[in-house]
Amino acid sequence: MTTFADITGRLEKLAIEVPSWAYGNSGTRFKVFGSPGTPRTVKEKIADAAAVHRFTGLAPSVALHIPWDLVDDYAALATYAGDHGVRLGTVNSNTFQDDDYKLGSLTNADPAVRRKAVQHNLDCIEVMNATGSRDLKIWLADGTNYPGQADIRTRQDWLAEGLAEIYAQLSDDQRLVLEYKFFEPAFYHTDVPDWGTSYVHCAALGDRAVVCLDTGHHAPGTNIEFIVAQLVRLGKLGSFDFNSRFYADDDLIVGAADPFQLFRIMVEVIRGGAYDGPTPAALMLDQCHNIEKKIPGQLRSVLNVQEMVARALLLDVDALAQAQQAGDVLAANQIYMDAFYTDVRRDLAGFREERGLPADPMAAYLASGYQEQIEADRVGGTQAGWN
Ligand code: AFD
Ligand code: MN
Repeated sequence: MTTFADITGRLEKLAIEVPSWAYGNSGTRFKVFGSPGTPRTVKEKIADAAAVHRFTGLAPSVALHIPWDLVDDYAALATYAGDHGVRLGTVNSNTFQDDDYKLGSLTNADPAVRRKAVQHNLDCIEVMNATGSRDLKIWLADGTNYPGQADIRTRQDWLAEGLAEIYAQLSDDQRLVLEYKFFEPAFYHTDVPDWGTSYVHCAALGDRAVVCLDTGHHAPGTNIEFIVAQLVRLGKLGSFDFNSRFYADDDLIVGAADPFQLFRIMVEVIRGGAYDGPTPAALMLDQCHNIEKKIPGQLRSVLNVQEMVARALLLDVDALAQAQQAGDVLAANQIYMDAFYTDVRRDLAGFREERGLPADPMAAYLASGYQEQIEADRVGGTQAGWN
């Protein structure tokens, strides 16, 4: 029987990377709602991300998105982040908003556009060199909307060429993380639509090319934890983009739609040694807080991950293995569900207090006055968003 006291050492290792863009305005193609207190600058985004870490101890790094987070001096930005108790993390390239990329970026039929997309990623590597970031994350919106629109086979060759040129520019302690998504904004085919395609390109590139699994990027009903188990077994699960969805890439608060799925995913991460083993998968959030306040939305998210990780760590793996080996279907399922049904909220409150953190980070944040302060201070300027 695994008790909460048995898992605290492992639970302390939980580190979740928050996305800078979660603190800016975001929305859907129908409307992007502004809200008081939204950051106007990259530094204000980092200050808000640092608040999430301050109240929870769970979010020590902030992912950047280029050009949304363009600044003149990234070394100075890294120092600013450090002064606020966090560090700069993954650098996300963006080849999905420039008009030149309407018909694709790395897979565009025009070699000049492909060149531009490669160069943008090389520029992102320069940012990484300045910030000390390890991961370059590439998500391509590339694809087509109609059969016959493009040669889907040749696009794979162009993609491989571009990725190889980018990969060659990485230093030995940097990684290329290739994210897949089954549809949207392309609707007929996407050039990196699934884990297999990402894996094939990463395997061709080398050891420091790995897959990013965004939990919102699968068709409904996909067994995501199987993909996790497979990629971990192949040594190619680089990172997650955690969020939750009811229908598509909804980018909702992770765990909000299906905490059981998040639990099952973390069981496979832990079982495969990708949680606190030698090469852990990076646990990132990729969410948009369209109608809820952003900092509380991020607090809710990291706390949801912490709760499911705690439950997954409580899984009695020895008893489970015995029941599995014995073919005892119901016993194995019951052992699995016992861990999921374990309410760890009281234990987590004590865990936090023992580490000088508020027992209830959300309540502490709401009482702190930070939200009121930023809403009062951040008047004027242009609120940050997806641009
Ligand atoms: C969008 C994409 C993808 C990517 C993110 C940041 O769907 O998830 O990781 O933007 O670039 O959400
Ligand atoms: Mn993502």
